[in-house]
Amino acid sequence: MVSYFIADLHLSDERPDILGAFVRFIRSEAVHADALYILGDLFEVWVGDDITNHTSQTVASELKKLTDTGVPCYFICGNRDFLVGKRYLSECGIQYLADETIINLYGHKTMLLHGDIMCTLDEDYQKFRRKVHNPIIQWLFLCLPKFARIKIAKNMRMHSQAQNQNKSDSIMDVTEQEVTHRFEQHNLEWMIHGHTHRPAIHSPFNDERQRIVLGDWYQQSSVLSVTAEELLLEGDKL
Ligand code: LP5
Ligand code: MN
Repeated sequence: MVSYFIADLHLSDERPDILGAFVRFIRSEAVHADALYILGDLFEVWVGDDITNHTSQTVASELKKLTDTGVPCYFICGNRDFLVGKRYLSECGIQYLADETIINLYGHKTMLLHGDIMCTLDEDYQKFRRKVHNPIIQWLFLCLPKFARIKIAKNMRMHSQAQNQNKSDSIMDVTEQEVTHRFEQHNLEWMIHGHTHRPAIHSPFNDERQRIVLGDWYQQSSVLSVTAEELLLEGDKL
């Protein structure tokens, strides 16, 4: 039996090819799995469950079919889709998990997270993150009319893209300190996250402990398959 982990698909109506790859993955692979874990940034941007489009409707119907067949599906939000709400998750039949959830994965103590919280050299982003994760700010934002939310998100994306061009690769990566702290504090064996779009399996302590970074789906469908015997991080060209 196998559990699948995916992140950073960044689905939107502008990229029907990625949506197609996701649908194929759900129908041909995930349907046979023990579980599917989505570790954030499933959507390019999410500004409220009341704003739907072809992509969000297709995803909901595919995930509902999957979960109805008995495959449990879990969702940790990312920095683009932290506003995905209970209404949409229940439409999909998927269960919400908090960032930094610890699970027992075939006997291995494993932390699951999007990954952005460990990018602490990026101080501007961490300040931004604290603000937009404030429930009062989220509530106020969700009270705004749809057009205003879409416009604000667009502006944020533009700011973010402009600022990212001036940030070094190391600023936009997780820090060794944050990784080590979590492994030691929780006595983890494995950590699985996305966000940085740098797929790899790291052995941070040169022993059997591993940090697995999922890739994005812009060019390839990056999937981590975990069985009782092995971890396999693969990407098929879109
Ligand atoms: O997303 P990505 O990978 O390009 O960059 C991220 C960080 N950027 C973000 C911002 C998102 O892209 C914006 C998404 C909008 C979500 C929609 C909901 C809006 C609700 C708000 C209220 C509840 O996450 C980027 C990191 C990078 O990852 C690597 O880790 O560096 O961080 C930034 O760019 C943050 C900036 O440094 C500072 C914030 C810019 C936004 C400024 C706001 C101006 C808004 C104007 C509105 C009128
Ligand atoms: Mn992200």
